[in-house]
Amino acid sequence: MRKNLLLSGLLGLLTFGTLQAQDFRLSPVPQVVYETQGDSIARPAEYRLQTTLDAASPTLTLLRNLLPDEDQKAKFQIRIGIRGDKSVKKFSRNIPQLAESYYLKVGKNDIVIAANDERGAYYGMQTLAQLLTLDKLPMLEIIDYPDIPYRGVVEGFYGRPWSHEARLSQLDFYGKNKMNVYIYGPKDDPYHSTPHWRKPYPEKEAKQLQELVERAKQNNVIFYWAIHPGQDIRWNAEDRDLLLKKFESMYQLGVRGFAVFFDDISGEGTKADKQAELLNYIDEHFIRTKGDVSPLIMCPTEYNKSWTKLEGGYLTTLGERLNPDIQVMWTGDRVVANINQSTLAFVNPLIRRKAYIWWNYPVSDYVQDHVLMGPVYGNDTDIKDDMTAFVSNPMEHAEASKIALYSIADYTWNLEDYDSQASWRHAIRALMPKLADCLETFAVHSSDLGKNGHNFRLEESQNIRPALDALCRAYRDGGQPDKEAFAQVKQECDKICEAADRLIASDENPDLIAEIAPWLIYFKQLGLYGQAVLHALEVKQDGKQCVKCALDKARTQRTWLEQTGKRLNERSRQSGVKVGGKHLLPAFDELLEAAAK
Ligand code: LOG
Repeated sequence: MRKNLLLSGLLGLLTFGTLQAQDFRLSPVPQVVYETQGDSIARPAEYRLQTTLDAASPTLTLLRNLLPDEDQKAKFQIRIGIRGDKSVKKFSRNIPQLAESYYLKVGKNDIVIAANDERGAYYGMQTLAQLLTLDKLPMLEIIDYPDIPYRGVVEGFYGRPWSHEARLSQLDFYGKNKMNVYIYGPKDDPYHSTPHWRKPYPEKEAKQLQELVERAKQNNVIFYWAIHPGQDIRWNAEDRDLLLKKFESMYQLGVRGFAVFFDDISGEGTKADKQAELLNYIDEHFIRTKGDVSPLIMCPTEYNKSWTKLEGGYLTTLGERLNPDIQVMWTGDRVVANINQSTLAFVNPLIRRKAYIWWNYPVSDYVQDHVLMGPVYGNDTDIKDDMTAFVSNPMEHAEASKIALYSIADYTWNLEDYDSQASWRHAIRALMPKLADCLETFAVHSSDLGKNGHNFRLEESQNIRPALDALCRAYRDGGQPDKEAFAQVKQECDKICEAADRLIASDENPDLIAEIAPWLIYFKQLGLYGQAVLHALEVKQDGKQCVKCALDKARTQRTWLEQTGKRLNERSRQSGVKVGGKHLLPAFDELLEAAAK
């Protein structure tokens, strides 16, 4: 309650003060911000550093990148430390007694980061990094901590695994957005799953994994390596030892987090008692004996409510037998579902621990003709105490996934203050600051998944829906065309064409553009189709030009669109591309019919 008061009062100052003018927003949204209205200081040119942190720590590395000019004689002071350190002793009361928490103060003559632990100090520094993008540093105090202990990503989709470069960029992105988990588990890596899970990685892949582990460390991200052995595992000592040997080889590469996935398998491997026995063995003879490894994670075979057969006792057996420190994953009521109070109330008592959420969004491996760029919404905001972790399974398009991941970072850090729409708009701005409006135009029409086996649907084209509906209704009723709606839809079509053109031609984020290029090409054709349909309606209305010609043109454009949609992205499981399929295309088709009447 107190937090709320502070937030509405003081974040209000932040939002409407100096910061808003520059379209600035701290993300993830901090828990509590006190800003002295209007007061700010110049970026410190030189500073005296007082810290007990290791010079090679990610926190100090980041500081040196942000502010290289340390000078022990400078007047301005930066203090960074962890509870109990001399450097921040004065501030220990300001540090919440919570994992990864920090207190940040920007004063007239000093900056203080006082944290609960090393990761908290790093997050304080990341917040400072965001503030330093402003022309002047606002004087403020922030008290901050994450709501969910483990936040991040499970690369757990089918299809082409992310490239090495994409993964490096992801890890930097997680660090910046205060996510602390990356779980490596792409279904189509043969050394993660059947057939080669028993074998060590070839040299090149091993070296790359080692590099990823190193990059994760620099970003304060725990790198988990997952194995998926269930399809052909034999419950004997030989396979158990081979699995441990594989884990040991990953440990040698620097991995300090491990997971065993038993999802999407059939046969012997699905037995709960055998799985529990193996996992406890790994826990006791590997995880705990190493001493420097994060708690073991497992993904059960019955990993969602709709696949749970209570009478079979699968989850109950896991709940009873698994050592208490082993984490159990859960995707919700279905394979793809939003996470709510009731799914957690169902699963937590069964597994006798708080679920480790594997959220199947924005993964698109079952709707590969779509790219999912819309706002993240639908998860309950009052469930922070009912889960240990919330990790997202993303699209094979790594860069495009960052729109959703930015918001997932925001949501998992501070559930109560999560604002889906604001978060989405800022995510877009973070990815493509210069062409943000164009990217937003594309993203708003590329949100829904279309019809799919998981029955997971999302909003789309919310910006223009009222106008589309009004326009269609007007023609349907045979009344006067709605002029205002007509103008709005026309403007949207122009915007679509322009956005597609400018994005395709842009060099602002080449990786992103490369990923979404097929959809952008289609998007342009969709905009042209809309323009042609509206033109036909106009021609019909004023009766001066050839109506048939205008109709023919619109129909030809419809064929173009159809063909483009089919011919792009041809090698995917769901081949072709779709954008605007929920509202735009059906409305344009209906309007074309109206024009032809
Ligand atoms: C797989 C996952 C896949 C996702 C969406 C889990 C635990 N496993 O149905 O690899 O990306 O659904 O298609 C899954 O979700 N199986």
